[in-house]
Amino acid sequence: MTAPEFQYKEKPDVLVLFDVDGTLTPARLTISDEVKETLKKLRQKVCIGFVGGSDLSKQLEQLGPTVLDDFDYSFSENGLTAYRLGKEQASQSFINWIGEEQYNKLAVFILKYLSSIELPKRRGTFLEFRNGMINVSPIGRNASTEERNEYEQYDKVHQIRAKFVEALKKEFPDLGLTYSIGGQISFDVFPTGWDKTYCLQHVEKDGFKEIHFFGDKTAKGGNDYEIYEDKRTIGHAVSSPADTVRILNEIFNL
Ligand code: M1P
Repeated sequence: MTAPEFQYKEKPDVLVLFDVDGTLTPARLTISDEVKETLKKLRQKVCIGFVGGSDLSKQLEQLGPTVLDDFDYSFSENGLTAYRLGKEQASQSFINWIGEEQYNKLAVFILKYLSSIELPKRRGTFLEFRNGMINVSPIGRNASTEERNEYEQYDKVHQIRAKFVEALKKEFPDLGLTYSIGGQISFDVFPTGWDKTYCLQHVEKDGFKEIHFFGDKTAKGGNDYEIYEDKRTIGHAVSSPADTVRILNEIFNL
């Protein structure tokens, strides 16, 4: 039985979840009017939600200040921060899980490693501490859009992030951490299992018959991979927000 709050929809037992960067918006940029309009129409038919790796403040910037009202479910940090119909759900924290002592060791290793690599540019905020994960960026999260694009190209050639992740795995083989290169300039570090599938526990009690997931980083190693492959979802791999709109129009006849 689906939740009474969703009965006004044409198909209240269908949920469509979206990754944010590269799926609903260009990387780190804002949602277009076309995508907004498409989601509005879609929400009349089915339940909709987003699941992003970033924290809520970034999603407010990217998806708009009314984001918690525009989606039935809002999942930040892979669902570690969760809202259902604008109401916050119980959440966990990375620091409680790992403990101060281990985290200190991890942070010291990361900061030392960051200072030892050759890079053409460095900006600010290299280690971002979030509720459900940490985010590590060799160039720094303060990089401009142009600097991001430059870094992304540089990383493709020099494999800075991939090598960094290998070094972390070697140094901390038993910590039970997953490293995910999901965006352009950084990678996320979180307890194994706290990938985007984490958010699915928040929708379980609503008894959906179909859960669709749209993402652009669906290949192995990408941060959409686990939820895209999960048995509980029907995965759709997209190449851009325009591609998302195209597929939604096709499947849901908008
Ligand atoms: O949503 C994908 C990723 O987006 C950002 O990555 P980057 O800044 O490297 O482009 C980050 O917020 C990251 O946590 C997130 O997984």
